[in-house]
Amino acid sequence: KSKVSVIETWLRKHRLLYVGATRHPFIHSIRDGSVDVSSFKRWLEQDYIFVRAFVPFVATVLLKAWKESFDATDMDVILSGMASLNDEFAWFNKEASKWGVSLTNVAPQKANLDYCRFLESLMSSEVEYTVAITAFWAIETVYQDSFAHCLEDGSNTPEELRDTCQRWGNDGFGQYCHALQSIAEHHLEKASDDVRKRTEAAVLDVLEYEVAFWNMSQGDT
Ligand code: HMH
Repeated sequence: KSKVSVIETWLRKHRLLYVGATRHPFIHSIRDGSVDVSSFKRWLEQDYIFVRAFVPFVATVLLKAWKESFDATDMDVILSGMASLNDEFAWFNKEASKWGVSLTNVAPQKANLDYCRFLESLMSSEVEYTVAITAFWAIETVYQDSFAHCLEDGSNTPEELRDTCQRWGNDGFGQYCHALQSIAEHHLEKASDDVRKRTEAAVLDVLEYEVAFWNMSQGDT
């Protein structure tokens, strides 16, 4: 009998919440082409603010990998994630001008502020690497799974939104998420029950913040 991984167990246990975060009505609306342009623009503006806060979070994950992991590939994978975040800022600027959106002086909405505050709590040196790297995996995976769904056969995603879906839904990003999952799983296997419990709670928090973030994009805060 093959052993089910810790992460796989959590995904089964919290299936409804995971599906809620990755198959949100906003994602369905992109996939079926009924998406409201103002919702998409709101998502773009707010996500730019989120990614600004995400970079320092990833920096702390990198710092923890350097201090707490003896496997050099952890740092390689995290660093590749940081490098793609650098490209992402250029992409946000290009996308914003395509939609006639200005990314400066956007006020963060409550769901975004709450999520950014949560990220900041994970940046503390008191938060173990296992908790941080697993939360990182969850954050990236929600976007990967959501946007890949909009590119599957049978989807009706409008041409002008395909670039956005490709950004997170492409195979390379999928492989990167799998690499993060293997790293997280490896550390979870060795973790104490206490750290495991706190990691599970952090993953659930991520999924809830992601649902609230999609709700906010639809103007439903
Ligand atoms: C809200 N979650 C949110 N924004 C993102 N850009 C990602 C996850 C993936 O990086």
